[in-house]
Formats: sequence, structure tokens, C-alpha cells
Amino acid sequence: MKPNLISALTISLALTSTYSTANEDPIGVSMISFFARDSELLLFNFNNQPVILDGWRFITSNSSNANIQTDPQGFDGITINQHSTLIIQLDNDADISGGINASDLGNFADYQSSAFAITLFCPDDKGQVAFDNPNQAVDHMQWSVNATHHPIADTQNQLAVDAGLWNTHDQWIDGREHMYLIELSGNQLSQLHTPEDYDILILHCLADLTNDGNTNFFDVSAFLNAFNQTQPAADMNHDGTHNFFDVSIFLNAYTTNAGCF
Ligand SMILES: [Ca+2]
Ligand SMILES: [Ca+2]
Ligand SMILES: [Ca+2]
Repeated sequence: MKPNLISALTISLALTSTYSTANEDPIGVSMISFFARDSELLLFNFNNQPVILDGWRFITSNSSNANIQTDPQGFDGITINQHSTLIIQLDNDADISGGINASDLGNFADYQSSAFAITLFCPDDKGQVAFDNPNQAVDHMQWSVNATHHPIADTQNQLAVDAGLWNTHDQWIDGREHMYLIELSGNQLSQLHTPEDYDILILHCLADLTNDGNTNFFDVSAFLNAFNQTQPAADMNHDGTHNFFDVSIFLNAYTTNAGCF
């Protein structure tokens, strides 16, 4: 039996045995979270059996490039076990952090926290993916900073809308530049997702008083100014007074980079 046939069989088994209503994801493989800090995309297999990913492909867009496709054979030999995750490292550090590298799957749009759209496709019974075939579209996510619309990604996003994976092409998950995590929290087994189905976790970088995502001399300077002028920004323990404890908390946050990345 050819691998593609096994894959198709696995998928059709998943279809018939796990899901019974039209509202549920017919494939049962979802992009459940994206750890922005580590550039890790997590696929989860909700099925009761493994899914062989031979022939599966991603298509990605960012603010300036649209419809970047991974290789037809990129996923060959990779299986995602039942009720298990597969980590895809968009920053290609799988040798350190585990999972598989995006670069091993083929071309990806460069990851941007400011705008990124990603759609997952499964092959037909001949092992082929037609990106304009809505029946082969499995899951879609799109996020941007402050949910800003990025028209360059529209062709890909419209594809996801046509496939019943996303509500409207210009609705983006409301990410932030220094967000930590995007997580699918609502309607996990639904095929159609909206930005409201995802939780965003933002870590507050304690010593980053200039709010630029980095800690450096300018933050020390901003702290000293705020402290001298007894501004709320320098009241690190929020007790209404400015004293040694605030200096201590700031210095500790600064040296440990608490909440920053
Ligand atoms: Ca990583
Ligand atoms: Ca700063
Ligand atoms: Ca204080």
C-alpha cells in the first residue's frame, strides 16, 4: 500500500469514526497555539488514531509576501499521533527546542508578529494539494498587531473564508508586537474559526519603562526620572510611595529581564 493511500485511509477513518456532525472539523488536526516568544506553532491531532502527514502543505503570508507554499514532500515521513501535538519551529531551532523546523517543510513567509497568515492543507487521494480546493483546506490562523488588516495576504485569507475556515478575510487575531502566546480557546472542534476563538497572552516586561520591548540604558534613565519626580511608573510595588524597595524591584527586573524576550 502506498503511503498516500494509507494517509487517505487514516483520514477517512478519522472522518467516519470520530466525527458525526457537519459542524466538526472533518480532519481533526488543528493549529491550537502559537508561542510567539519561541516561534513555535503547535499542531494537535484530535482524532483517536494517528494521522500520517505525507503530502500535507502549508501556505503562508505576511505583510509583504503572499501565498508562500511549503514543498509537496515537506511533511513526508511525519506522523502526528492521536491526541498529540507536533511542534513546528518557525525560527528553525528544532535542534535546541525540539519539534521540526519550518525550513524542512519548504518555504515559509518570514515570521512577523505584525502580520502572519497560515493555512494548512491535506492532500487528495492522489497525494496532491490544490490550494484552490476548499475541501483540502484543514485549518487557518491570521494574526496581526492590533488586528490591523494587511491586504497583501488577502488572496490566501479569502481562500480560508471560501473553505469555511475563517469568517472574513480582513479579520485578524488581535496580536501584539511582544505577545507571548496565541491559543485556540473557543470552538476547538469547529472548522470555522474567528479571531474571538483565540486567547492572547502578553507578558509585561517589568523594567521596560519605555515600552519598546527592550531593556537598556533608556529604561534606567526613564526609571530615574520617574523616581525623582515620584511618578507612578517608578512605584514598582504600587504602594503609593517611592523608596528603596522600588529601586530594588526595578534593578532586579532589569538584571533578570523579567517578562521580557
Ligand atoms: Ca523556536
Ligand atoms: Ca525599553
Ligand atoms: Ca513603591
